[in-house]
Amino acid sequence: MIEEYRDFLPVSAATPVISLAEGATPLLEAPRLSERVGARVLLKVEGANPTGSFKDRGMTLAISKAAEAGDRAVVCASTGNTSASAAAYAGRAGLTCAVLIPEGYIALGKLAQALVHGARVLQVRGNFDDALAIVRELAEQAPVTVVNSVNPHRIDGQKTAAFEVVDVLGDAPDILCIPVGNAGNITAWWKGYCEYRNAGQATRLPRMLGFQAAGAAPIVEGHPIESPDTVATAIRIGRPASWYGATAAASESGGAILAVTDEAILAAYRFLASAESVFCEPASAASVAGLLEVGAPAGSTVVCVLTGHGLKDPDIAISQIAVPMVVDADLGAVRTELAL
Ligand code: AN7
Repeated sequence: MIEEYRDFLPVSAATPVISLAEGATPLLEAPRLSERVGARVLLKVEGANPTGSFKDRGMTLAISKAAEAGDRAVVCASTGNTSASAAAYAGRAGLTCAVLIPEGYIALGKLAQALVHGARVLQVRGNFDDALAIVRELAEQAPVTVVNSVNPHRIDGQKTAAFEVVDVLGDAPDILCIPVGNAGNITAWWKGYCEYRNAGQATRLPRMLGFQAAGAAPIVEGHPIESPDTVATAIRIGRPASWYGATAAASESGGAILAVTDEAILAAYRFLASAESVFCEPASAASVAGLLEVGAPAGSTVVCVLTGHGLKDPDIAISQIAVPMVVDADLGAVRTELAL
């Protein structure tokens, strides 16, 4: 991905590019969702990245720059996906990686990824915001580089998703719907659209609609949330680091930051899986839940960002559908249950 967009990224011949072939993710037409909304809706399937989330776009650049600087160790706080991505890219670069995750609130697949890629994982008795505060202080006292999105290279890498959308559609869409947690990604997408427009690659800018989970909606409520809570653990964040980036994206684009309930998130999650055959994680479905609530003008083009893969969080998937019935190993029993 760095090679494709080198001219827009802070890299030089001296930068060792650490890549796992991230980016170039599908921009998939969503016919059933389009029909429901009455507009053309496309899904940017970021779960198709190497570690299953958009974080890889930011991590390829953050880790490449860390390697260029001669850093030995990186650290992050994470609701899961950042830790999975940091562990993978740091491992590829031969850097030590430490991650702090909130105890009990990280999807199983993400924890597995951080572990198999060899990160030093600590579960913190606290939430993501507590963990990020510790990470930021730690980096002031110890020789480690923070690879959360407070690291500007993360934002620069993630903006390439907007470039890809413009490259495929030929211009920016009318509306961009995106989940908001720590607010780095909405900041990055907006930066990408603005840079591409300024470079003459697009003629216009989209309205940016960011969606927080109702139980973790500090930007919508206008103040930090001490105990954020949502089924979408990826965006269970009460004190977003890029708060200003999110509000700037919304106001400069004529968009908004809005809240969606867990019920709406899970309904959109099930709809995407059953009607569009796209399996995303609950946080990702916030973009579609939000679109279904606010709607879009007839004839407009909307892109919803599906930030992470559904396989990240198998517990939620199974709890949302039903545990399969057990039958005897017998054709008759199978035919009876399937009514076939
Ligand atoms: C699937 O991994 O914050 O608004 O520590 O994993 O840029 O934070 C993840 C966030 C949306 C929100 N969708 O993006 C982390 C972390 C998924 C995510 C978000 C996250 P930001």
